[in-house]
Amino acid sequence: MSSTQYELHGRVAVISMHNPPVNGLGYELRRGIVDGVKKAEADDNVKAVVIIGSEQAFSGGADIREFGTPKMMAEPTLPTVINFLDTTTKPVVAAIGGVAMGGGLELAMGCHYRIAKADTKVALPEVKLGILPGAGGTQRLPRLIGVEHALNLIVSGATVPAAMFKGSPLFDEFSQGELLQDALAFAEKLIDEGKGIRRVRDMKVSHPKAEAFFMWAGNGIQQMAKNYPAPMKCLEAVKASVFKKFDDGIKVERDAFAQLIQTEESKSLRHAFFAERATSKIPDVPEDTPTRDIKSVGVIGAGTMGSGIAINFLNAGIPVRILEMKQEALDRGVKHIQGVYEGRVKKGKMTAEDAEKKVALLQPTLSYDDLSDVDLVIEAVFEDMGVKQQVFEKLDQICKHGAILASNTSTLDLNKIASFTKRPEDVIGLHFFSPANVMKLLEVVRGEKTSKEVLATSMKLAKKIKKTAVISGVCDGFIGNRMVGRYQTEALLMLEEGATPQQIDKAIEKFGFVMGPLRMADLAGGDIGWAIRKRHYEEKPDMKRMVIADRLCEMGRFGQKTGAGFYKYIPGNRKPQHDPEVDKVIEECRKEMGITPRKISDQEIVERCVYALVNEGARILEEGIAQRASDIDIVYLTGYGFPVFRGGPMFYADQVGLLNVVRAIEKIRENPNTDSKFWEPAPLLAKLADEGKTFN
Ligand code: T1G
Repeated sequence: MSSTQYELHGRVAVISMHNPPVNGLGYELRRGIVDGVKKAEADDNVKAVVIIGSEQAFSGGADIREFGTPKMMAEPTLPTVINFLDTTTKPVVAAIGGVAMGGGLELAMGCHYRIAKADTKVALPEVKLGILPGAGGTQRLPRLIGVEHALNLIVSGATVPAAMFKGSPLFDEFSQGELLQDALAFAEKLIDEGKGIRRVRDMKVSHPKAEAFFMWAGNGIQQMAKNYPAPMKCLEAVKASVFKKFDDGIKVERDAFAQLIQTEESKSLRHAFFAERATSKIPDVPEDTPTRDIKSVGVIGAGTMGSGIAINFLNAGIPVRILEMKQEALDRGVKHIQGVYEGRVKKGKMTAEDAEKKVALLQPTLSYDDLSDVDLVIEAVFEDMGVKQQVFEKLDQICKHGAILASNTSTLDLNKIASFTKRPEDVIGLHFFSPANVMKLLEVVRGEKTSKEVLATSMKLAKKIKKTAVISGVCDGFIGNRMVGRYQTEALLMLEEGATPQQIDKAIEKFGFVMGPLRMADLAGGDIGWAIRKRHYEEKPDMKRMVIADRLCEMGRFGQKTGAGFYKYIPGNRKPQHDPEVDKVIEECRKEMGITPRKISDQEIVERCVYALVNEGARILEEGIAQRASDIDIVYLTGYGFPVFRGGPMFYADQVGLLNVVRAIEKIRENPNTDSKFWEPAPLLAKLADEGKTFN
């Protein structure tokens, strides 16, 4: 239950906000602010009011847990609270510490004065939720920091240091010491100097070349916004702050807010926001589970993955010992790591000095003995169970008691890997995605015997290296690769049936994926998929062969790394070029399989690829491999380029309607060239569809 505390400090009434964790401006808190200001107004001894939050947050904005619930629009809504502040007769000072985000910053701008801790950060991030500031931010911010800065902040949703606006009326003062004391002193000074209210709405706003500026800005925003309606609505609202009276500008803002909050894009972005925060919750691992200190890390393998993994820990200031078997491979890995830092310095993303400090934390070695005292070892060696066995038996011998032994395997059985040691409770999967120092997704693979302490430690460490960690159970391919296997298979089957690589990729990219399945295969490397298929062919001899993909691999066409795959590539240029050679291979394979090519619609391409993800995702969910549907969404949003404006495969299926998804799947199942066993609607999907329910 959120609440506010009302305290008198001489002539100043202090209203403290208490709605952990970030003072989300939920109904109770909004009510408390109004009641507190009313109380101050009724007390003749009170000459000024201070509103303050916690050290961590003045306010993280509207309580987005209320979105879509009656509480969100329950009076006093946030706009009502802020309009109410506009009617008060006594000066109200916002004392801001930590963050003031969204509605939190709007509340502060509704006050007459603002004092902030020097390290405060501010943002109007609403656009990232597919909406726009809905409590006067688009009208007040331009009045406080000027039109251009305001438009930038609102359209980007960026979080910036409050200090950026020193000297502007957005912040009257910065507190270097104790915020409340400084705020009280500031309020006392206002009283002594007889400075009364100063309403932001009364401030003037202008731009010397307003029409031209908004035209120019609009073109740029239109380009950038693509599938998202909110950025242009932000521009219209800020423009109204210049060309319309304050209250008319507010109306433009409110109308835009009412429209945007209903859009699919906003619902998807809000889903993604909560989904990302939900991934770290493990029902049977309490928040207070003890964790181990990870003060040093060992990485085995200095190839693309190993060196990328190492960079994550160097960035977090954790020393890394990187091990290879041969000096030449070790040198190559170290050189790659140094090159990454040099690149960041060149781009101005970090200072040369900082880069040096990070690289100095790297200790290359050829000896396992140097890993004997590290707190965590992550192996990124060849994806072969025999090799993993050698590595883990060795680690079991040399690593200290309590060291966490992690595998970066992308598909192999982690329980089997753990069985190569006498300490399976210390074994876990940390599956990074290439490039490991860039991709946010980390699949944390929980073995049968992985201890809760090791799990909790891994989740905490993931946050420290700025990864979005998703727990996966043990199965072939875990969550992401298991689903992408089905997705890729459907694309390959449609190649057999009559589609071209270009058509498939274009249809999927039009749906919103960053990259179509065949371009992605060329990027990841056809040989990787080929190795997995060959393993599957061995394990399941009656499995349908992917003839076209196998044929291209037999020709050595592994994609970008060999200059040709489903497309051809000009050296040094990643842009896929149509290759008539591939058309010939496809034609030959169709003839061998006795397939007469047919026209395949873009809708069929999207349904077979996306519903393959949904159907396999539903199985992953019912097997307990994923903890929740939104985790599967996060895997796909952060690891596989699924369009964020559609919220992830499971959320998208909810939006389509699970009954409609089941109907489409049953239709796909009639196609003799597909795997009719796979296209049985997953039992969980069929059940939810039957009951009119959703995954999320
Ligand atoms: N409402 C409710 N809960 C929130 C919240 C919010 N606005 N922001 C964060 N949380 C929860 C989050 O779910 C998590 O909960 C915990 O706080 C810690 O979050 C009218 C309509 C504030 C910078 O978009 O950017 O105002 O899982 O892990 O890294 O114009 O959270 O622990 O139970 O992210 O320290 C606009 C979004 C709303 C801010 C803190 N505001 N939040 O970061 O912690 S729309 C936002 C953030 C609006 C008005 C409109 C960050 C943070 P739990 P965390 P953090």
